Amino acid sequence: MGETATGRRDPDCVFCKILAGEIPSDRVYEDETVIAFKDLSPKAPVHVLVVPREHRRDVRELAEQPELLAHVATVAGDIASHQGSGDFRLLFNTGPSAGQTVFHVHAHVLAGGTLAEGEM
Ligand code: IU
Repeated sequence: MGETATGRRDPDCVFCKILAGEIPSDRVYEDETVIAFKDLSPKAPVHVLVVPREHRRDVRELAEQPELLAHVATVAGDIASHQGSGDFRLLFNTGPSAGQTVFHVHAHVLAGGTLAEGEM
């Protein structure tokens, strides 16, 4: 069922379903605590989502686990190095008016080419 070590999963959450393999995704990395897969609607030449396995709503909740938050940043940097020049933008949309549409915390890793200021 794709439960995490703590069993934190929301049965209605699309990213929990991706984590459990119930919805396919193009995974580029995974370990015990996070997975990373290509965004279905890429906004940059490299657009990958790094997603903690535990269901947490947003980066505020993720920040309650500083080591996991740091791990998300490390994985993002590794992906940017492997798939691009190493430069990248790391973005957490947090709340509906900031553009968050999936309420399972995820970091957007945007890289490749030149990213314009203010662009996602
Ligand atoms: P947001 O920050 O919550 O808006 O980001 C959600 C992202 O998840 C968005 O870029 C979608 O294209 C992406 N996504 C996906 O890659 N696969 C899915 O099944 C769904 C959303 I639903």
